[in-house]
Amino acid sequence: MEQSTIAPQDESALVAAFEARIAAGESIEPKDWMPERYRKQLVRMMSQHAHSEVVGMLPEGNWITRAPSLRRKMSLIAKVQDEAGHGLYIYCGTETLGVDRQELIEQLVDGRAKYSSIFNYPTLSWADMGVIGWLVDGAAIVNQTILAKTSYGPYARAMVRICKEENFHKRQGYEICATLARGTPAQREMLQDAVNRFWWPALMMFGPSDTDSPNSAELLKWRVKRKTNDELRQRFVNLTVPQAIAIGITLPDPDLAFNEATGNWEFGEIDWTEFFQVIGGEGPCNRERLAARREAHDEGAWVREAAAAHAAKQQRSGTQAA
Ligand code: FAQ
Repeated sequence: MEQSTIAPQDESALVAAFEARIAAGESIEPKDWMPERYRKQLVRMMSQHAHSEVVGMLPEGNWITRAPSLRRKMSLIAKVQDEAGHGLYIYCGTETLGVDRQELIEQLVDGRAKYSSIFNYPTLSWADMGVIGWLVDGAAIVNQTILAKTSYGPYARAMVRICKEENFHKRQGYEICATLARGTPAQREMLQDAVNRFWWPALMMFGPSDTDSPNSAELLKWRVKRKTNDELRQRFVNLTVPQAIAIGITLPDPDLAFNEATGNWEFGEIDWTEFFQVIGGEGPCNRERLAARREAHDEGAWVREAAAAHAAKQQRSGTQAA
């Protein structure tokens, strides 16, 4: 690419100017010069994020036909559609870095790409729909509110809109949880069981601990990330524990305790073996999720062909008219 023809002394001047812009809080835009590593890191992180939104439709899509009322069904359909939209914004944002969406999607369907660990857990009851909104969208908001200030302009702008929608999802999820918590003993039990299954995987969404996070140093230096994995995880715990107390739900961690001195809710050790197994493809639903994505991709081939034929036709008639 263009950048490989730059002499090393010029490249270091460009890097210094780029880093000075970042230090001054400027946003980096697609046509601006950027180090190749910055571009690569963003493509990695943004494409994983886009894939997560798309795969994230599957666990909830599973419950659309079984929602307990028309109101619940409508809001669940809307939520799942929103997640598809988020995936599309972020794929578009990633394309501004010079990669083709088709290539990224191929990486997902052939199993080379990562997506969030959380979507490799099964959704076993209706309470899971409440808990996903409350905890999973809740964790995503904590992460993405900070990403709305990331140094790459298109990603930051996508996050502003996405966070507004995720906030809505979180509220509707928490409302489902609050309703079940006020319900019959069986409903409370179903909710507690869902919280027990999703609490630890929700904490894993923030990634490995800071001491074990190979990408963080570079991402923090270039202000792609503005907070570390552990800082965001702690913020999520601090926000969520009072919400659990408010609806009388127990979080499945005997070590959870408030530290008056730090103002933090301290929590127990995360099972990192489980985390690395899940991101390595060996989680409870990894194979099922990828098979479902592949099937949807194959079934959508005719739509892509029709859209491409339509675009070519439009282009031909535009050329003739000119
Ligand atoms: N799952 O060095 P780090 C949502 C990988 S959206 C899978 O710490 P980094 C909305 C990581 O990629 C949820 N893999 O990495 C919704 C790296 O692998 P690589 C998605 C993970 O990038 C709600 C390796 O481990 N959100 O939920 C995970 O500095 C409801 C080492 O890790 C985003 O993607 C994980 N949990 O920090 C949708 C937000 N954690 O590539 C539907 C943007 C780490 O070197 C329904 N991303 N890995 O092979 C980020 O903020 C960051 O990329 C982190 C990871 C924090 C996820």
